[in-house]
Amino acid sequence: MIPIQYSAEVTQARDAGAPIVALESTIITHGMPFPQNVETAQQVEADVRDAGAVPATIAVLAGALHVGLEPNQLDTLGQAQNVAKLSRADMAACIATGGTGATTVAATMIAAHLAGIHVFATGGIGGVHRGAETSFDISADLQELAQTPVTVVGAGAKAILDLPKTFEVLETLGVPVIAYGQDVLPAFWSATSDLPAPLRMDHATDIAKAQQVRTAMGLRGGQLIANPIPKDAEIPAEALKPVIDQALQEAETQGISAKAVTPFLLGRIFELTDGRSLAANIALIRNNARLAAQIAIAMAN
Ligand code: PSU
Ligand code: MN
Repeated sequence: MIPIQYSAEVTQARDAGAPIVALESTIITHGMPFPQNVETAQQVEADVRDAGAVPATIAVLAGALHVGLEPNQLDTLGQAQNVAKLSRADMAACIATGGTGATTVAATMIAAHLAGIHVFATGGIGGVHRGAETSFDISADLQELAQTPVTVVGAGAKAILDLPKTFEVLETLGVPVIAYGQDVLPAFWSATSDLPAPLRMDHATDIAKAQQVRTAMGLRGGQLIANPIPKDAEIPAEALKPVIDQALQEAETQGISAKAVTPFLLGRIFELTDGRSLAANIALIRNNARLAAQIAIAMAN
């Protein structure tokens, strides 16, 4: 095992067997502008604490895998330039060469599992991009859900993606997709979509138990909890559609590809909505952190 640097708070929680919620860092470095990124990361950590669990924000800093960041480390990361975006493919190389990188959903799941953490809150997972039939751009987040036993709470997959194809692939990979408290899947900035939810659960205790049964059965992998954004914070899908279409068009014209696609689209949608998309993104990740804390508490009991 490689050495892991735990924050003081996470060290204490591990010793006490207290519930811990993993949090990712790509949303900080590549998903939101400064200073809202750092403010949101701090707020989300506070939401986890208020809900009775301990937050563990994950990142690679100067070659060390950190599980739980001290406040100054979070602040530094949020302002750093040229931080790498780490997925399964790049994480070991970054650690080996002493680099600094932010963890995506896939990399955060890997680190959480190494640290014995079973629950993780994000905004929304990556998935199958529109036009994937020619670009082959499918996020490694999907494969990770199929093999690493961590329950990921997100507001579905990001609505910039091809959502029907994303959920088809998750089904193929055997990943349980569980909508929280409703019969349709949420669509990130919007609480609902016209896609029926494959599974629905209304209680954190059931979600915790489902992961435990999955693991006890020898079924590899985690589960995706699709937690709808609070209604008062959502942007209806009809309002977003032209904005997403324009951002996608610009990405194509400018030849944006690979890892740069998601950050480019999120950034353009932020500009085109005068910041409304960011306000919704903040509301949904806070909501996901609160549910993840309840699940972590249920698992610890
Ligand atoms: N959720 C957000 N904002 C983000 C992300 C998630 O609200 O920026 C990040 C996650 O780290 C996710 C990544 O893993 O976007 C997906 O990137 P890609 O499409 O390149 O796999
Ligand atoms: Mn991609």
